[in-house]
Amino acid sequence: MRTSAVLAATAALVLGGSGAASAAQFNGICESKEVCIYRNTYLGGAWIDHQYADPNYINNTYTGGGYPDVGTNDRTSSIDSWDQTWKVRFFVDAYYGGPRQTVGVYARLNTVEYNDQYSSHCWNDGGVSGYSQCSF
Ligand SMILES: [Ca+2]
Ligand SMILES: [Ca+2]
Repeated sequence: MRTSAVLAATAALVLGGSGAASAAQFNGICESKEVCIYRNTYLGGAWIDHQYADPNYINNTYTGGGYPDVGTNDRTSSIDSWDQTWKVRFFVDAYYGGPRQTVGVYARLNTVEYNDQYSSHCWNDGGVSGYSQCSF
């Protein structure tokens, strides 16, 4: 009886801790407010989960689906947004330059306009977070 009570308390603590944890980018899980970028079309192959704007993919590698040592720059073929508030814009060049494509709120793109070319992205924040290049 005593052991069961301890186990139950431990389980409750674990569950409580898990429930309290917030979404984290680069943990390999596509969560609310994130956008997941996939190596292949139709959300295929490896992916990376972003929660914030990223001006340069040069230091990024896949967080899910294997290939943790493969860089994601110029390898995006599909995109799945889990953000239910803001749109996300993807750019062919780093630092939000060059041709671009906008992904709608909570939208999924099985193919992208500029296959294997994206190098940065930012959220349309409506001007509230200070990313001025992303107020569109
Ligand atoms: Ca995540
Ligand atoms: Ca980066």
